[in-house]
Amino acid sequence: MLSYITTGESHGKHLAVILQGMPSGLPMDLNYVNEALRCRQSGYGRGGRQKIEKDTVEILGGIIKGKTTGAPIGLLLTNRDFKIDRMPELTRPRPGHADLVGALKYEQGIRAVLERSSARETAMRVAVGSICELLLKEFGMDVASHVVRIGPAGAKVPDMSVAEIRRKIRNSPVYCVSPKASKEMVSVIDKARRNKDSVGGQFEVCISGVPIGLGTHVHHERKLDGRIAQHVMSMQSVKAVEIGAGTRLGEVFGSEAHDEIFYTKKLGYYHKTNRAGGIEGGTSNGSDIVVRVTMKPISTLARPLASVDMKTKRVAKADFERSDTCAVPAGSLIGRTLVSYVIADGFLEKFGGDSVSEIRRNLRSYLKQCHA
Ligand code: EPS
Repeated sequence: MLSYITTGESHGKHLAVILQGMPSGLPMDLNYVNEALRCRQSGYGRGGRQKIEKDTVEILGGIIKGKTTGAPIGLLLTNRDFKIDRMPELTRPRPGHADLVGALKYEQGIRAVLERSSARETAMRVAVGSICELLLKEFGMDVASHVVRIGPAGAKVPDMSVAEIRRKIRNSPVYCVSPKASKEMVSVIDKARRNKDSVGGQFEVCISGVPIGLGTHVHHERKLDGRIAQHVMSMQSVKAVEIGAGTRLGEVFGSEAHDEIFYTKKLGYYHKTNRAGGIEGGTSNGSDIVVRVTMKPISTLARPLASVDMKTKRVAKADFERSDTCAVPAGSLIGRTLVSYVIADGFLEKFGGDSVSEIRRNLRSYLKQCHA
């Protein structure tokens, strides 16, 4: 239902995106979009670039008088650090980066590869995903994400509502719900910075209020969990995506793994536990959608690893360019908006409609059917 395409380089003049498939009549809160962009730039562990940029988007089309029209939505972001034609060529690929494979595959220098593979591109994906969040909110869904690990520092995660997560991360520089774990995470990032190293971690995305029936069991490409995994895995640095209890389900018996089914007239069918992360048979089951994501440490190291100079073919240390020490807090925000995109896509697929009011009518009649 939804699709988008981004364009732009990290140090190019602009980043831009066109999103198609949004219904008409959705109020466009540009402050919400720009706040998501600000959070993407923040989070402890970011590097010098974020001090230069102040990411905000300008609307190119698809929105009139503050509401979507149903036409493709165009957004433009202008880079302050626009210097792509003056950037030096690099010859010593960074292990873990797209440098080597991109240069060989596209028969070009590393510069062109890193300009596009840079996580700066996620600014436009956050813009798209936060518009999707506006749609989800319009229909009573709520979204949050929080960091659960940075390197060796892990947080104990109690059972929390999505609203609680949002409230608890507000004062944490690493977007973590636990003040104690936040401190430990900050000192791990400081240690990595001191050692001219980088550090990865894990975050969790939670979405509440998702109706039963997004995605399907009938066709592999439309399964909701598969779509989430594909989309989130496409984010820079991501190495693992888990739904619900994820890999922990490989350690227990079936009787401890599944969520028993209950029914009341008021609630309809429901579960008291949520190890499935809100998805059974590739379909949302009405529980919160819970996605846990693992990011590797950023591959640009101030104390570089061994590499090969692509010009001389001699052993050399990898190139170093300004980078972040840890992008996991920023990643948690990006991941949130990417999962929101997939849920919005599944929602539009299920409830169709060209306008927000048509979708509302479709949703109402479907919810009646589920409770019957
Ligand atoms: C990023 C901007 C980049 C990097 C980072 C993400 O800015 P610059 O390269 O000018 O410092 O900080 O990109 C990478 C980690 C990478 O490996 O390319 C951003 O806005 O997210």
